[in-house]
Amino acid sequence: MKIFRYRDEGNVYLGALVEQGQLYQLKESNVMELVAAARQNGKTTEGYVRAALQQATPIPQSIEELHLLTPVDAPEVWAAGVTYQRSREARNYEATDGKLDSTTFYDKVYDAPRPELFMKSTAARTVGHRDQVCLRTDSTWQVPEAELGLVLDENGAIIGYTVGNDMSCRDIEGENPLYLPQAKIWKRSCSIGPFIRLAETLEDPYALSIACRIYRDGEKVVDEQANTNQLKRKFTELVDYLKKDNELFAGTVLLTGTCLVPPNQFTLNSGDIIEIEIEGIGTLVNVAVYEQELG
Ligand code: DO4
Ligand code: MG
Repeated sequence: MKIFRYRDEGNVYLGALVEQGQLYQLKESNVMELVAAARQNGKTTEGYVRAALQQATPIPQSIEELHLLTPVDAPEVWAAGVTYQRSREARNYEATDGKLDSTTFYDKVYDAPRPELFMKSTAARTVGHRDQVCLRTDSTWQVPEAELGLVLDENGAIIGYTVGNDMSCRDIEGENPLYLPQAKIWKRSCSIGPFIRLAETLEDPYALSIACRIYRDGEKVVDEQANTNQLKRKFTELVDYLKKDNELFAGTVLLTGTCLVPPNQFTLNSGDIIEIEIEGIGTLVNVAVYEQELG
């Protein structure tokens, strides 16, 4: 069972996509309202939605025809870093120009009890499926980062999973780790969606294939695959650190780190189409452009 948001004639609706592919409009206006209604009725979110479907209005359009929005208006998007060996290797490469000869802070954080967690985005900077992500004008080494996203309630409970893109500037981060916020946060540097797969409907989130494909002028220029079974940490570890002495807001998304980094010589160009697919969750597609080219 997947939940999405869409716009139709100026109004925003919440929808459910069931296994057979049918789409239904739900009466709640956002996923956290849905979760609250389910809890009030003593049901799982899935159980609540299944019961509601009997009276729900089927959506006549196909999913491709709908104007999909971010599946949750996440007040904050946080991200974990160096949670996969692949990310550790890529960070070491960019920080040392490939001349690694000693232990770096990336090696240390990979093994430390405390994970790397950083603020990635706010609702206003986060875009959804088929929307445009932006490139920075002061970077020449930019990549998407394909990540599994956890959708959290205000207590840190995982209510569902989504697909995320943690757009990153490898040159800015590589120059100095203190530049991390600039390497990670700018206008439209984060995208999530198109769906939230309800947590209770996904048997094993630690065994999902993840793919990142990038198309340029109609040709596939990046095609990388990995699996969440390579994740070094458990989600509870990440969420527990995120919650420590912190206030979480309902609908926060926590990206769990990337296991896919394009080859070192690759940088995104304006017009590149980025496709991130996570098994059982969905495929998030975005076009990269510079701010002045936004359409
Ligand atoms: O260490 C910097 C960021 C790491 C990151 O974004 C990732 O591993 O996905
Ligand atoms: Mg990342």
